[in-house]
Amino acid sequence: SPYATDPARSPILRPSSKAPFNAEPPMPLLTNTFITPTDLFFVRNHLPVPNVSLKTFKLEVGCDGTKKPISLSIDDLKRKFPKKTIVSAIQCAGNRRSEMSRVKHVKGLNWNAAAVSNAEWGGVRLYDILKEAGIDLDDYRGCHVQFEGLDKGPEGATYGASIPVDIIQNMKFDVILAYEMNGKDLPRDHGFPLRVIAPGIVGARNVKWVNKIVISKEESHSHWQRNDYKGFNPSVDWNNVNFDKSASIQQLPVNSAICEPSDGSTLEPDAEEVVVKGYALSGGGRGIIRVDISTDGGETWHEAELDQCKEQTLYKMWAWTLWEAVVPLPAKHGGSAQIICKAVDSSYNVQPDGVEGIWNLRGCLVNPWHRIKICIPS
Ligand code: MTE
Ligand code: MO
Repeated sequence: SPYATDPARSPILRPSSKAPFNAEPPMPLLTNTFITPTDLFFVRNHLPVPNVSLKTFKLEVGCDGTKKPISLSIDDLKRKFPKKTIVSAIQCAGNRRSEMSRVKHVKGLNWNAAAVSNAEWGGVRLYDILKEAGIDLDDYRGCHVQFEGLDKGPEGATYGASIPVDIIQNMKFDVILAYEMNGKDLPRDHGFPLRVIAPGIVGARNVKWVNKIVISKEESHSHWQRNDYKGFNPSVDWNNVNFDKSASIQQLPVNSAICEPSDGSTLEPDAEEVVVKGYALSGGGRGIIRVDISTDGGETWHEAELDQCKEQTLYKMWAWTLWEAVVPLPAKHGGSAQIICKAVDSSYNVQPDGVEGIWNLRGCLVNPWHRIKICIPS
């Protein structure tokens, strides 16, 4: 099997598929620490994990057709360019997909709500590397920055993705090529020796094992850029879907989820209140300004306390927000209650209340109010 040389993984991770390896941590562990420990960080691989040697690894950077590409080793990146660290969450477009499948089947990994994690990444600024290659992205408005990974499918096609220059220019010092995760060398599962960290942008464009960067008039030709990771209206099905007509997912919509208590868990007999914890995040650097919690089906709301990265501002917030609230339980509950959370971002975007209106055949961008059930014995 081409997966035989994949790295060892923490037994705590819960796989949604083993080859390729895809796994999320148990929900309650997500809110234990603001920075997700490396071995608990969710993993999303489409292909076998490449085994990359630092001796031969080179990053190639250039422009479609015109400029001669430059070539840099990891040692070059570390020695020639200032190191930049940034705390950024990564969220998969398929996070919470299982909730969408409950309404009507969707195609994809059956993720719970933990296909998201938050780490500190260290590396070089994409800006500095492009400058070294003689590229000023202001000259390439309307174009795309294509990234290619070293992971290959059976037919030799590599994983790739692209991000529009117009998006990158609005966050140009914050897109990095990371060689470190949480202060150590990137682990193989997360892209050793080099990956893209494009904060606020869907996980799929944060290309791991990146070895080639090309500025092009066109989006990446990879399957995952063109024929996957796009949204559709709820009536589009596999007979009439046209991937060419939909925009690739880039900046993420606002999302949040309850991590504690666990869905279906039992509280103390006759509990009158409950401590609720979770995460919230949005795309494009939009910070979270509020998280609302309800235990009575949305009739009354309680505001959670927010824990955020102090070095980041509300309009360039790349880290997630963790939140916590102590909320009263309804007196008349008949043995169980539903807890709901919803977040608001700095553009006052809110989460939709249900999944029906945003249902799409691929199960992407699932961000309705998150609801869990708890039992309250009497
Ligand atoms: N990069 C490469 N080369 N190959 C991949 O399969 N998966 C993408 C992205 N980058 C992927 C990749 C997807 S869909 C996601 S959600 C993130 O990596 C997940 O990053 P992680 O595995 O470090 O959590
Ligand atoms: Mo993803």
